[in-house]
Amino acid sequence: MSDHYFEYKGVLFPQMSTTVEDLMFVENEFQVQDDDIFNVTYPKSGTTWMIEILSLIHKNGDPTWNKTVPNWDRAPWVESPTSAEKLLLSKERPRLITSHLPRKFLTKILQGSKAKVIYTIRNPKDTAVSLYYFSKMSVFYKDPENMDSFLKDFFSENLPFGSWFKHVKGWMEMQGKDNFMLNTYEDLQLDLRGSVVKICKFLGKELDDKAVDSVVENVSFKSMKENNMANFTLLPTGYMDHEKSPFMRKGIIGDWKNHFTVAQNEHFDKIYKAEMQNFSMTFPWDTEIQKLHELSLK
Ligand code: PPS
Repeated sequence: MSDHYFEYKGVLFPQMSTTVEDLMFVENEFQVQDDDIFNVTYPKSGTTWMIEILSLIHKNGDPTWNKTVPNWDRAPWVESPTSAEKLLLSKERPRLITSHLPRKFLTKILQGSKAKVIYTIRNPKDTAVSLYYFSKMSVFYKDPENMDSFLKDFFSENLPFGSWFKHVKGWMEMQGKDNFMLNTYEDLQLDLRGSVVKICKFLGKELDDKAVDSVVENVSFKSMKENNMANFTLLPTGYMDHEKSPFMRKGIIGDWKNHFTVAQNEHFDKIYKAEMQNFSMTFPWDTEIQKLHELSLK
């Protein structure tokens, strides 16, 4: 294990972004309110995109909050130091709460709660590529030597927040509950307006067309890249060095095709297939995997 990370209950966490005490507090003592909204993701799956969407929906399309308050104060990562405190002091209702935690760490505090959970997932190949670049630019992750060694860590749970597969399977156990919504990064890309409308419906928020237009306009990749309350450029370079790779990097579907070798892609497909074989859901990227699989059988 790298000295960048520590292990808690079988999962690695970045030394720089949380502590065992914070995790124990969140796990056992954090008081969830029934009107809380949780934005949950495996890292690099669309977390900050969802923060901007939820903030704008919360303010009925008015972008002032998004443009004046950093995302980590609007929707704090509950596992980060001082976040729980910030949330307890917050006067905003509902509270917007972000988390990368695997479900087992939030099961106890969510038990019996009506708090809403939006779980966003992204093609794990694109998630891995995005995480590879994030690992190069941020102090929270160990700088990977190359894509091969990074993917080895990705598959062997040697990265913060553990296995992508366990994360997804764990949170998907909530599928079917009234207070759970699954969202994909790909859906946001392919139909942003439709996704915003669905999220409003899930939250019980009625926004008129003009307000929805404003949400869509202010959460575009370009708008977020230019908004220093959303793009992390407010953080000192020691935390994130945007010269190495910007946080708002490419924002596309399928960038893995520009990075994986044929062998890496085949290895990825093999592991994905084995891990997800008993999982009944299909995701937007599964059809592509299927096609590749079919090609390999010819
Ligand atoms: S983090 O660090 O876990 O909170 O990162 P996260 O926000 O989950 O993921 C960052 C990636 O999401 C992309 N992103 C977007 N793509 C398209 N449109 C919008 N508006 C948008 N906002 C964030 C961001 O560019 C990162 O993906 P990559 O592939 O690295 O560009």
